Amino acid sequence: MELIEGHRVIVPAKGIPTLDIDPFDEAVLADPFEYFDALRGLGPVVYVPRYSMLAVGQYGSTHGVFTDHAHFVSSRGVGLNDFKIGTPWRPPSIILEVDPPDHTKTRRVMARALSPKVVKDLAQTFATAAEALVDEVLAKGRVESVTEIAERFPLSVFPQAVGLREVHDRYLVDYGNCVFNAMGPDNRLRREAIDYTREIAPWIMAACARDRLTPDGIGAAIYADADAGEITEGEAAMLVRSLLSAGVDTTVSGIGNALFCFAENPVEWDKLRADPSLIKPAFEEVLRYSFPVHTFGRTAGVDTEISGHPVEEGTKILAVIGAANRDPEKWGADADQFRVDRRPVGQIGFGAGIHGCVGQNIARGETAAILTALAAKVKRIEFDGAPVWRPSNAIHALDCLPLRFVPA
Ligand code: OVV
Repeated sequence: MELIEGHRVIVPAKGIPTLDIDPFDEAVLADPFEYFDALRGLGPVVYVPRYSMLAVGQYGSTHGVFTDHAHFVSSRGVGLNDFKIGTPWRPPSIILEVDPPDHTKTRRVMARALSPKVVKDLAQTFATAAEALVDEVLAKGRVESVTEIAERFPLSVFPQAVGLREVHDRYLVDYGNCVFNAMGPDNRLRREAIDYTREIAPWIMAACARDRLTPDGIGAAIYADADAGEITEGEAAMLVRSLLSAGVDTTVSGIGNALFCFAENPVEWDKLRADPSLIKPAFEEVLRYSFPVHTFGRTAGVDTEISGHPVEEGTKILAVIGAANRDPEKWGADADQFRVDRRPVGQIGFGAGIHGCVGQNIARGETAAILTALAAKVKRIEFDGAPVWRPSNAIHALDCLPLRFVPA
């Protein structure tokens, strides 16, 4: 059996068009929009010879792959490696990299630990932290907003919400970035991520232990389900690892991207300030327009099809969230415009289907808190230097965002 990137080499069905580019080339990652247009323009599904896999980027086929978990499985990995063939780079996540029925149980535990009620109870803490941070930002006037807002705000509330007693800010942000980079091909980004994880992982795993967590946090709620017999203690530790994998760098990216959107679109900031009821819909538009995760993978678990094109068992499929969220067929001719009042129902920034982001309530809660505090106190958000996008195999976020904040 011939392999590439740890999965089987495929022969695409006749009629599937070829997209002859490397979606993980650093130049493409830095500015992916031409690639997205090409991907959607060729059809509902394309063949990517560089990695001998398929990719979907039209809204319909991308949403279709995410919601058809029976045919497009997660248990064989959501990156390029097929876990049925090789050993995964880290012990697989027991919520991300599984299918029903295994997934059903862990998903239930995590959904309960991250329920709307849990997030509602955190809202005041989030609001207080956000207001204090915005006051500090305004006192400085100009800040590098990735470090000083997008990272600082989640780091000031999320580890505490989980119940971490000891916080290593850098490791918490970087671990997520590494996990997402590891979903890509064997390129520089993935190799460096896996190397760096050797340093970080012991700290992360130790932080997931029951006796390291406060008794009142999200982590403790997961361990309580181990006491109830729903999962084992080992599984509880793995689910806390999932919180730390998927719960920090993603919200950092979402908040950074939100700031970018408003610096780029001052009229939209004015609209938000004039009508704070737009804060929630505006974040949905941030997720659509500036998707913190650009790509997730799936594997065809059986012989199947995408939009009428046959797909062989074992085929890896890139589901390109960024392309689907900008599809003019779905969003209209102004799909490439950021509009706070669009109310983009169906945007797939959090994915879709049974694996859709289980932390989306808390992500929305964090973002609403920071945007609410900013809207109350900041008249204008202006670029104060060139934004720099971060090359990542799966995350779409900024490395550097110098901004000036004009007080209201
Ligand atoms: C959605 C996501 C991303 C990365 C890691 C995980 C989940 C996890 O469960 O570890």
